[in-house]
Amino acid sequence: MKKYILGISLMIAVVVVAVAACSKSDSNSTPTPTKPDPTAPKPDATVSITDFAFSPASVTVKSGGTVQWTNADSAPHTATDLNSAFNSGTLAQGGKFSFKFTTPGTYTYHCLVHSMMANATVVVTE
Ligand SMILES: [Cu+2]
Repeated sequence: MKKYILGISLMIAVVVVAVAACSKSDSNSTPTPTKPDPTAPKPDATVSITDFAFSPASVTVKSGGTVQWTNADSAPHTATDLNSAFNSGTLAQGGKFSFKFTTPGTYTYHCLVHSMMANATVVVTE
């Protein structure tokens, strides 16, 4: 009986060690979600949505440039082009949206959730 219990204890110990080894190698191979994605394009301009306003209200990038919006409000917002060139979808607090502009021009956008929010613009130069 004692031998039997000893055998069970040994088996449990082996399983515990094996699980510990497995989870250790997992944590080495899996990138932590807090690390920034190195493949994500670096924005050429950033817009913060703060206090129900796009800030700054106008940004300028060169053609091929990327603009990144971040919702700093607790309320949900969108950054939606009036001519449907881009649409962030609903951004929760802390949500980000990036868009690469490849055609020069002036893009006027607004928030679909709040019609009272002022329009803002992205100017894309040659
Ligand atoms: Cu809004």
